[in-house]
Amino acid sequence: MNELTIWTYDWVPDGPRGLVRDLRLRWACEEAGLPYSVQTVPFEGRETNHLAQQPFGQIPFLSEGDLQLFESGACLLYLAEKSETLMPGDAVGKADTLQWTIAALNSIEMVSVPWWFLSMSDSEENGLSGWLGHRLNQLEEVLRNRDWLAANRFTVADLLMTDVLRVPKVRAYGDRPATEDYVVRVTDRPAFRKAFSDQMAHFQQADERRG
Ligand SMILES: N[C@@H](CCC(=O)N[C@@H](CS)C(=O)NCC(=O)O)C(=O)O
Repeated sequence: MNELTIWTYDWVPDGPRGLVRDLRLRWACEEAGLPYSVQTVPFEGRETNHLAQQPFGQIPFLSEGDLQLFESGACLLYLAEKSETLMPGDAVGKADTLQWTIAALNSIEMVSVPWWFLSMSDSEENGLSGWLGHRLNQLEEVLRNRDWLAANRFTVADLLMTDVLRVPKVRAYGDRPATEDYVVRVTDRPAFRKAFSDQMAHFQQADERRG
């Protein structure tokens, strides 16, 4: 059987460590009990050195034998097909999970990532704050009434939504107790903690190699 390989950078600066998106795939494999290995492409020269695998020069991407795919959301859905832990097998639960997985990417992260970039600039005003705040408030209403986004249990939708929401600046933006409880609860899962500490160790070892 071909082994799953998660591809990430060989090194990144301190800032993004713990937030690099290979963590999403590590986490999914850990939840599902899928064996995997981790391989790297160089961070230096990333704009051009692996465009055949990831046309935007980014990570993560995934391989399994001859199969290769990029975009963390696509990789997660691929992994989720392998395990009921991540994706319910029944049509209703699956549809519910799919819609919330795409919502994490296309309704929340689509706003939160550009908002985060603007927040790094010197400008006092972040023109996306109203939009992000509105989306997060709407999600807060959803999470006020349920523990999980889909199918009344943990799914890949919770994994992805939590990974989007746990970005420190996003998490600190406003006071949304149900969302905060959700992020605390989901990131307390052993599979998340393992994926997180493995990513931190991976980049720590890279520091040691660089000397
Ligand atoms: N939409 C992509 C985004 C991937 C992404 O932003 N990757 C970051 C690491 S978490 C990256 O490679 N950044 C380096 C760069 O863009 O040059 C996905 O979800 O896979």
